[in-house]
Amino acid sequence: MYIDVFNGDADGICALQQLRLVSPLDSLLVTGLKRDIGLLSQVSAGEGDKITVLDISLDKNRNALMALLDAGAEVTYFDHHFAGNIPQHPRLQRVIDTQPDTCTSLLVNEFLQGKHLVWAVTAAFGDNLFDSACEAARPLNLSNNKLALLKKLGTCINYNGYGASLDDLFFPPVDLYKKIKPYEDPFDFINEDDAYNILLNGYEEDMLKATTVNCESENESSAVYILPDTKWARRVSGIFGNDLAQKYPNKAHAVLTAKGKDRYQVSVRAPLRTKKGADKLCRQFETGGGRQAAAGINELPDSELDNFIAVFKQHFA
Ligand SMILES: [Mn+2]
Repeated sequence: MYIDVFNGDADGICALQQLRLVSPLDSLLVTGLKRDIGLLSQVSAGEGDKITVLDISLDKNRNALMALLDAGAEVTYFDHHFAGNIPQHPRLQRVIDTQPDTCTSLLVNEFLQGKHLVWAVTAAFGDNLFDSACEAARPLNLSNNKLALLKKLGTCINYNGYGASLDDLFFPPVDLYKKIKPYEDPFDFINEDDAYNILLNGYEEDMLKATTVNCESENESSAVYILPDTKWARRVSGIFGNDLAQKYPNKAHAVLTAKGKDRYQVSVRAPLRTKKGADKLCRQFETGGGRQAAAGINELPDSELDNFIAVFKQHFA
């Protein structure tokens, strides 16, 4: 059996898109919300099974990975999140690079020698790596308009992954992948499938609401925003953070979204100028993780809010 395990954001979806355009096959699809990163624990497999893992932290899936390898499964692992010690195993193929300018889809693009670069560019935009996306796009000789369209598509696919439950999302990520799957060319997807316009409208409406929220705390090097416990806020929190990072590249940003009465979900964006430190900050908190430029904390208790803000400010001062 083939099993494709992928993050439900633009990077995970576009990574699988590139691989399956080159090697089409029927596989069991395992994905979820962008924040569902412990995906390997959902997989049961053994001898003869081939598992491809895309865009989820090895460190957060280490135990499940080792168990699957020990059970006889073959695993190919592409990722750019914090990995910790990367295990060696005869049945594990690893393409892991945690440098802040790359993403899983760009790693897959290299692996496939550029066969579906246009999807990797889309993903790099989705992961807020605008410079890397433009750089990677050069061989495609796209017009500025087309490049801008890929940026919107990447942003919209990424936007669709955020939320506390599938109920917050416009499309379950597995369904969005299935809609994208038939298209070798993302511009055909944009023109032919309703999903793009549905996501673009949702994104623009949610962003408009987010821009009315006042800053909670701000200084020269960082800013903190707190969004309410609503569907639109849960959907837009990560993209809102990306947008702030692009607008104020010298500042770090934390976007907290209320979760019930006494908790927050936190998105942290390092200053784009350095793209460093977000994962290190978030890992200091119990449910934190991510990559150098963008990281998060799944549940921050209200009792730790002041401490978080103080630590965040100091970390990026
Ligand atoms: Mn990614």
